[in-house]
Amino acid sequence: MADGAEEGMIMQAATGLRLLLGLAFLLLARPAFAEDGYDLWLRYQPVEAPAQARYRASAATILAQGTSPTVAAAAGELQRGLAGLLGRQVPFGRQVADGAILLGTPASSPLIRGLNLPLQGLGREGFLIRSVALGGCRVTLIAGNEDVGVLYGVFRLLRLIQTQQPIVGLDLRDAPHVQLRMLDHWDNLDRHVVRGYAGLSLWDWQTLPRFRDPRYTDYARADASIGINGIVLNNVNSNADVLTPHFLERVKALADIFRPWGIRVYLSARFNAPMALGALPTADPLDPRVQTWWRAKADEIYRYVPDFGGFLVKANSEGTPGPQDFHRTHADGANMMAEALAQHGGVVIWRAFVYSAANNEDRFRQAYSEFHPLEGQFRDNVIVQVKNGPIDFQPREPFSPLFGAMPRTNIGMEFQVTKEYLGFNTHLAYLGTMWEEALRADTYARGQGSTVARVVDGSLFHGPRSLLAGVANTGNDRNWSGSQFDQANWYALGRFAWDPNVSARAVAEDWARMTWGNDPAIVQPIVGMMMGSRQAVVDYMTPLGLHHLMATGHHYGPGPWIDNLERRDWNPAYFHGGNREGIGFDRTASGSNAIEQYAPEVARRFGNLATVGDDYLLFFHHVPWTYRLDTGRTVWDELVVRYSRGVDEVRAMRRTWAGLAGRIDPQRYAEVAGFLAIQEDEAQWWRDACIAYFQSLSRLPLPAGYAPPAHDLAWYQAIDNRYAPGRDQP
Ligand code: GCW
Repeated sequence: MADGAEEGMIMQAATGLRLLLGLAFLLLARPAFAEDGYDLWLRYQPVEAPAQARYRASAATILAQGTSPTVAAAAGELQRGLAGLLGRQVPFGRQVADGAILLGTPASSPLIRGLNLPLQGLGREGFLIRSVALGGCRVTLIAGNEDVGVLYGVFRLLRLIQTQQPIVGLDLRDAPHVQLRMLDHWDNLDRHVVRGYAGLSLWDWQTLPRFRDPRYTDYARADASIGINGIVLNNVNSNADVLTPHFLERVKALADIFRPWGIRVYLSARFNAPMALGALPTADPLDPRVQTWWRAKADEIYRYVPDFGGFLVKANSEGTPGPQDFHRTHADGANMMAEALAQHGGVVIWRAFVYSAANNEDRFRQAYSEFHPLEGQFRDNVIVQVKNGPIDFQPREPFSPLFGAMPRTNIGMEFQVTKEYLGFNTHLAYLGTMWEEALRADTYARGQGSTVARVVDGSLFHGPRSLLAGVANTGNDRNWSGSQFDQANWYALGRFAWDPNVSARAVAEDWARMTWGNDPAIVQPIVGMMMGSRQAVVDYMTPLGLHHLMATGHHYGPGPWIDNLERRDWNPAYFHGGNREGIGFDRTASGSNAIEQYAPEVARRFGNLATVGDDYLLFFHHVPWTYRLDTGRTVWDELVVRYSRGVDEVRAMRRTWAGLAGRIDPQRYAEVAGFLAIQEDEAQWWRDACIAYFQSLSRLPLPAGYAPPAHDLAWYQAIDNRYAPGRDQP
């Protein structure tokens, strides 16, 4: 072989090797799998080079003092997070060194004990993060009174790096404002998730307790990262079987997995379980046999789960059994169960979402009518859990009058994270703005500034227990929540539970940075989309204070014409009150007078057409179609304008997202783009169906420049979505 040819071959081989090395590098540098959303906001992607060097100097070793599973979880998460963010494994150290991150409590760490830190006032779950000098070394310490505080502190430090905040010169203290920060899973025992749009239940009762899917731990990590400390495992329309040994063994397995992450498990208990499980002829809460049964059941549960949180109960609502079946009150029922749990430190969370077949008054009024007379009668370990609005998780509702009306009762907040009434998983609707609106509303219970947030965090009435819960939106879809953007609602629920006064925008921004990246060219458009998204849904579904116009049963899509259901208050037509003359639900003194359930200041504002505002106009007033708003338009015209604006807002979101092409990893980009296309179609469907229907009542022409619906009313009425997901009874 001639020299030249040999040289050529060597060169080729070298090029080949370089190519191979290059390819290997590329493969190593990229995540092994395409991003699909599984990692949620805990992606721990590498921060950019210059910042990375700075962070590395303050995160050279991890010095975790303590042996508990919670400290181990905290240290493990810190190491995992830093490895991703800083692109290298940060070793565990044994002694103080420059750049060490020191974790511990005064009890677990001699170093922290020696520092006499101001940990008072931080409670069990609070933490302190400080940059200090220890023996001549620069150290970042994360300290709490208890291990779980350290865990929360670790997630906070990670968040600082994830959102590219400095981690030098730190002096940060924080503690949750609400005691019980919960997710309520409406999961049936066959894994069907009621109002679930993200696949099957995460809990695989069939393979538990032997097989402990690693996903359970990832779920707990995600919850702990946002401060969730309680999980109700099963649907409020509960099956008594969950209280049998077969399930309790499995509940124990989950509780054992969640415990290191600061999470307690709770169960939805069926009120008539003593009968349903075949033991007794009655479930009367004042019957001693029933009391004994529940006490024995509680003792049994605590043998499986020593830190069991307690029961969530939906009683005498939508057909569930309850104390009223035995001519007893909600307080009788709740107190009896609370008594059984009290010696173990458990609580009863008793839902105020009740409306009974016997009560024909405005649905708005019913929860208050049943619960307000019971003020002062509930035990200390009972929390009455109230939905944010008086109707039912609608895109917009005023706050429930029960907030502010029962100062001697623990009142907790129930939000719905899963978007039963806001477009399921395919509509992008960030709920942070809705929750902010609800929490900032002023009840005037103790004069101005008596916000719902202050009722919920206990700072207004100083009750012994506080709670903020969300109906979970998780399932076994790879992306957990059914869509990328619905993860933001899970995230926000935790942040609002931690601090009900947090800003929806700040939460959106943190989430966007952690979930999509820190580049302002990504963060700004995404936060912009999120902040306007819920108003868009209100506009194209139920503008101007309309509510409950969703189709029957599954609640998927519009059904404003429905008026033939068995109960008056299941019918959209009942809620919008539209007829030839006008539209709206009169809840003033000339109507149901529901406004009287509010403090006088609030009642006056909502009761007066001049002060009610557009957002709640038709929620509280019935007005003629020609009634003129501040915008100068009639109600009819304004309705058309709002419906149309909602569709335009979705189009704008699509354009914004399209502008992010190439900046977002392809799989997640494509999913969001596809879902936004669905949302636009469905927004148009909502607009057209509602306009077609309301026009059949108003018989007025559309304002100039607004396109008529694509089809006639009958076409929309014929749409049948009986197979829509998440139904109550599949
Ligand atoms: O909004 C309604 C839902 C029901 C749910 C109920 C409740 C679990 O449509 O599916 O029941 O609220 O909150 O109890």
